[in-house]
Amino acid sequence: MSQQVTQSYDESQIQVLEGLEAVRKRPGMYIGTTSVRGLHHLVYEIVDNAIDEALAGFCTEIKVDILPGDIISVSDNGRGVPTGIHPQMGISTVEVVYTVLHAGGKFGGGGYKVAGGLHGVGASVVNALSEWLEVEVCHDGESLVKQRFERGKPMTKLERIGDCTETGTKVTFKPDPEIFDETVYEYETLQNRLREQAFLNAGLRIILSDRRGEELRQDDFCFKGGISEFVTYINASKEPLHSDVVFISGQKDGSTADIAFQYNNGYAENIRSFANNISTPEGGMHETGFRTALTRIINDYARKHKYLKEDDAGLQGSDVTEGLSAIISVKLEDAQFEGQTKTKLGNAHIRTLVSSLMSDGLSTYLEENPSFGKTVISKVIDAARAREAARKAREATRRKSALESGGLPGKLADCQERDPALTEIYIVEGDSAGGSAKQGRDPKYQAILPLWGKMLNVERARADKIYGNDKLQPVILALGAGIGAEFDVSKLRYHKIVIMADADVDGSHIRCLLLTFFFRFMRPAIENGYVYIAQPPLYKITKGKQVYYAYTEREFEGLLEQLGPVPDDAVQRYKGLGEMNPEQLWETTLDPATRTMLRVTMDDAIAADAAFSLLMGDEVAPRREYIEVNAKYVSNLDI
Ligand code: TSJ
Repeated sequence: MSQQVTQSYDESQIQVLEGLEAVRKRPGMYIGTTSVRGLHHLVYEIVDNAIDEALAGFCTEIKVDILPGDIISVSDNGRGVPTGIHPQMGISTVEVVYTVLHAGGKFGGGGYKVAGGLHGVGASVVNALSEWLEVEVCHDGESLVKQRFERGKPMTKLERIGDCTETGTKVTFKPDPEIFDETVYEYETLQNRLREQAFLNAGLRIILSDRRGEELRQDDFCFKGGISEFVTYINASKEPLHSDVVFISGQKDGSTADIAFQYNNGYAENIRSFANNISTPEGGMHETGFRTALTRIINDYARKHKYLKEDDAGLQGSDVTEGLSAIISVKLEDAQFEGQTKTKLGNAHIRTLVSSLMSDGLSTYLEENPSFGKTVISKVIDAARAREAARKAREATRRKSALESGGLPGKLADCQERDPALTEIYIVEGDSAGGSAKQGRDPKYQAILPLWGKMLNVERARADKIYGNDKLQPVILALGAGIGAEFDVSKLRYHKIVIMADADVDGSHIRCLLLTFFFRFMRPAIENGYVYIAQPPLYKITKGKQVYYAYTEREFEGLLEQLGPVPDDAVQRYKGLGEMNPEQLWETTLDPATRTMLRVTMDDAIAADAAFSLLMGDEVAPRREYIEVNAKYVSNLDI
């Protein structure tokens, strides 16, 4: 919040690009999706505007309220959106902000210096996708003005409705059920996002309130320690190896980088990066700079202090990030987002900035704190040894299975096609479902791998243990690309890896386990968009000779309405995949022409991983607390 706007906000910078009709016609183009995720994006989009005001140094507090009816209200104590008449448009600037696509200082190039915003689409898109939206502004500290819109269209002028003493902006909106599949907000989703934003903007207070139920639920986030406290939070369910979080920060040519990290005694890597407060799960230059610098600095230190001998092999990147929790947050102008989901930072100068800050900061820190150095070195050398053991275990596994079955697990029903771009593997929980899937599939392109064996706690396992696990080993062999540092995405035998499990608690667990496993040991498979979750139907309705399937409760209710009265025995609720015969399974879940599948994103995987750490980690207290607080959510916390 130290940044100052050097240029004055020029109302003429607001650019006119397109009308709001386009947004309502193709909402996915503007907010990515009209699913429950898109619903939450509306809130982030509005909050980001208030955070921009905080970054500019004019706002210290943001309130987010979920009101009865799933109406959202966001207010800040900033300067208030300018209320004067816009010189080019001839209407108030407030109205321009809400009705002109891409309006707002951040698109003019000279407004806010560092722009947030998930897709940078702004308030007008939220307005277009809301049944109604009201904005109240106190800009001059005297007059409170208000304007109301319905589905993007102004219903009133910007009118004076009373007096005010403190400046600020308040936006209240009701997402349009004509647009969104789902209009119920999930407290935890907003809570996680707002907590994260509070960590990223040290000292900014964000208050979230849920006023829908009888009891008020509230969080008051304000972290003076910023991303250092974020690392402490991530490590709260783990055992840190050293007491202080290392914090390194600096800037060059208008770009800033903040880095915080701490090792724990676990084996998972927990590095999260952000550019302009936007999460970059695909990584990019800031993350690369951090990883290469960390590897180089620790290797140099280990050699200099004779922890490594001259002809010892060096430590690898995966060795120095084992058990590491880190946050990298950079701010820059003209951030270039690349990659499959546009969440990978492409600006090369940021790599140099992060790397040189690390060289200065971490080298000094190591020399000044020898006990920290010793702890870190013993951790990373241990990791390197485990990596070597894993390599041997993998080779042994390969040799053994090559003798037994040509390198493929016995239970795999493989497909005939060999081009991975054309093939799919269904990983199926349960023997009866596996049997149906084998009979119902298209054997040319679809392989089926039934899962059996005991669940492994991936949280506490390194690669060498994973190879020996009877549940995961067949998965690794069938996919053919190795795991961990040695995972080679180009060797994958299928480009669609589909997790298929029941819609119950056990199914939830297996999805969570597999997602966490893919996230930790085969991450590029997720980054490349190769991992999917099958969506079997929940209901079957038979009317006369026609059969209908419903994949959600909502679809089910819709179908009942559409079909009119049906006898009770016409409705079948599927409790598990095993209840479907091979033909039904093909029609509903396997047939590429008719099925729906969810493609797993890095966000999904991160959420599964976090839930998994809590549920499977060493520390009992936070797990118990998590389950108590989230008892009613645990069953669906992982999609
Ligand atoms: F975008 C929005 F309308 F959705 C929205 C904007 C929502 C919320 C909750 C807050 C805001 C917002 C905008 N808070 N503060 C501002 N500030 C300005 O728009 C502003 C005010 C004054 C000046 C100036 O140069 O005097 C410049 C700006 C950009």
